Amino acid sequence: MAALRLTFLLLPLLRGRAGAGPLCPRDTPSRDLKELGGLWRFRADTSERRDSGFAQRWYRRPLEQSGPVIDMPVPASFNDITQDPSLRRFIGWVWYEKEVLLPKHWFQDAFKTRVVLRVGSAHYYAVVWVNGVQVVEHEGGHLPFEADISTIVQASPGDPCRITIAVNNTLSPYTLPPGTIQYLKDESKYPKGYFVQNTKFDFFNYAGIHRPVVVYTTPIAYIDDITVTTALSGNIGVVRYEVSVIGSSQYSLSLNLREKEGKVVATGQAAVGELKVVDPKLWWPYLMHENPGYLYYLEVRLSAQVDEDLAEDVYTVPVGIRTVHVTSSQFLINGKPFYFHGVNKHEDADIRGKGLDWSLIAKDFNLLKWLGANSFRTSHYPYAEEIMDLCDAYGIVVIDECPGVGMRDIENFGNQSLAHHLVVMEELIRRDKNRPSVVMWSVANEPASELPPAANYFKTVIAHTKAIDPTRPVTFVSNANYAHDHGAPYVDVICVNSYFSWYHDSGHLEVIQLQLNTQFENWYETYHKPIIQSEYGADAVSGLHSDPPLMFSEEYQVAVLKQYHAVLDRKRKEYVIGELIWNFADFMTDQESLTALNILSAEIQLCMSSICDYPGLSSLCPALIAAVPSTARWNNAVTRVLGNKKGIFTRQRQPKPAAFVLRERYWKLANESSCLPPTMQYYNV
Ligand code: GCB
Repeated sequence: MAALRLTFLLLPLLRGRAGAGPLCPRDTPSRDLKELGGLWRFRADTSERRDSGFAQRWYRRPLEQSGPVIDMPVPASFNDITQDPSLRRFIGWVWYEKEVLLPKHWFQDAFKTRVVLRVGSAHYYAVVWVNGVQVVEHEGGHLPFEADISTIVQASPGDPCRITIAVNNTLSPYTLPPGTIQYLKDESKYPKGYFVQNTKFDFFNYAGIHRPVVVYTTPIAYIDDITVTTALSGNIGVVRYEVSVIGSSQYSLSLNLREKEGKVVATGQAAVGELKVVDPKLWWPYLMHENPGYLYYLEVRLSAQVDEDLAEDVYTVPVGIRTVHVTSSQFLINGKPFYFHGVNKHEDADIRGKGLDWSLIAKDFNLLKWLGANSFRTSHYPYAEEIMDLCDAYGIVVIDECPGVGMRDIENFGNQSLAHHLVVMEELIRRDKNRPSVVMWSVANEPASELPPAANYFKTVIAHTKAIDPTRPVTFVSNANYAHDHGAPYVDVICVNSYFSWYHDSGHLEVIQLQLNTQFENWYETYHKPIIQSEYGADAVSGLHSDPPLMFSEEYQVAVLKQYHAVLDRKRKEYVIGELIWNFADFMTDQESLTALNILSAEIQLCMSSICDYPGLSSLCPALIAAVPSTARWNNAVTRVLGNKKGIFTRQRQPKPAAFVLRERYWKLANESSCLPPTMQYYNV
């Protein structure tokens, strides 16, 4: 264990500003963008301590000079690209390298151009060098990071520039998500040095460079950030904005808020201000309005004095004018009750794993529209900006979740985890704060919130999130018992997962309605907050039939859904404000650690945590609780057959019968709860 950790911990040196600049790179009249997708050179560091790459400084010379390399696509997870099982489950450092020629005109007036290298996401820890010089390191997958590489590339204009990225997928109890490295030392069973990585989340820990790597330029004085919030006052749409500029203190700004068609509807000059739009076209969710996802465009122009020169920068952010409010029983968008009828997803597909893939993105949005889904949760980590852009444009409402998943052990709630969790929320909000589609932050999924330290932990994370973004509600998704959830007092909306007749009372469809009703009543009576059924579902192996319905058959999945729907139909008239099926599509899981144990062990954990409430026993508590998951794990280790099959679509995006049931339901809900014109009603997609 020490070996890997040592390598992992020795490396991070910079710890400077985490993450990327807040503005997603775009081609603008003042900025150029070059994508570095395609095949990169690649090598996994298979040395025992996984540290040869650092010891031998592989970044100093072209990678092929220090050993064999293979071609590896970027963006993509590396795991499923080759036939090598040891690469599929590889833990440790992998090395990527690409040489790139930057356009000549970037160097013509070198000191007026800033060149930035940006990685959309790399899982989990990344260190980046350009021409052998370390430029940035970043902790955490699923979020972008960048480095100003101007001085390095300008030192040798015209020469190819060599980008080396080392990525490590080792998880620790303090990473998000957490994990542990377990050394198996019984030499009669395992070779010397044998270890596995254990996680308590239910998806495969795909790794590599998952999102586009780009180099882009800005002028030397540039628009660093634009923050936009919106409000409504009678028939006036109010767009509050704040622009931050780096590189000059002598500058002027000119802002134009344009309609989609280009007409300017409001203008501004100050760095902080308010733009007013009379009778604005509001941003509405898909199926709530005939023109969903309406976007204005806020164009910001900067003229800055830099020494004797003038630097000009232009950046445009899409703006959706909308409001979000939560009452004790409703979720209001633009003052109207919104009912989430949607899905939970994963970034997951054959071959590319979690790598960004435009074909898959387009297919998934078409399926969401076909289904009549108006929303999804980014279970269990932030999704690609490319996906979020389409949510803004199509009016798909998003609960934006951070990678706080698999936090099942007491050591996941200490100060080290907390400090990192706060940084991750900062990075996520910095990236997604201007998105109208994002209506709520989720700070975690199914943490062990029945453990006493969860109280202070979630109080702090949620307060921090609200302090950075006071405009959106905050939640986390719970599977704890309502009476013992230490985080629930701090959320705005209760999000609860349950799998009645699956992990509990397996096979007993007849108990679902009673148990679900009790679940809702208990939570509502305790908290008087609106509730989302944030997960429910059942595995169905595509093509497997059984009547009467038996578990894993397509018929059983349909039957579970129908039982849930009967109760949801009663409760949505009271305080239930949404239902998100688990899951949109089948997805890959780990073979070794079985994380469904979180659910299986939840009741045992609850029992333990109530024992821990007794004075005198509390000192035993961590040990007792720590003992539970491992017992549950080994007892219930094999319930995934080539992944989780709770998708209503297969992994290849073919519908199972449950998809048709849900489609019927979602369109019915949409027709009931909105004022769609007849041309848009029911299936007319
Ligand atoms: C859950 C988890 C999700 C799992 C799902 C399941 O509660 O949030 O990550 O995949 O259950 O299928 O067990």
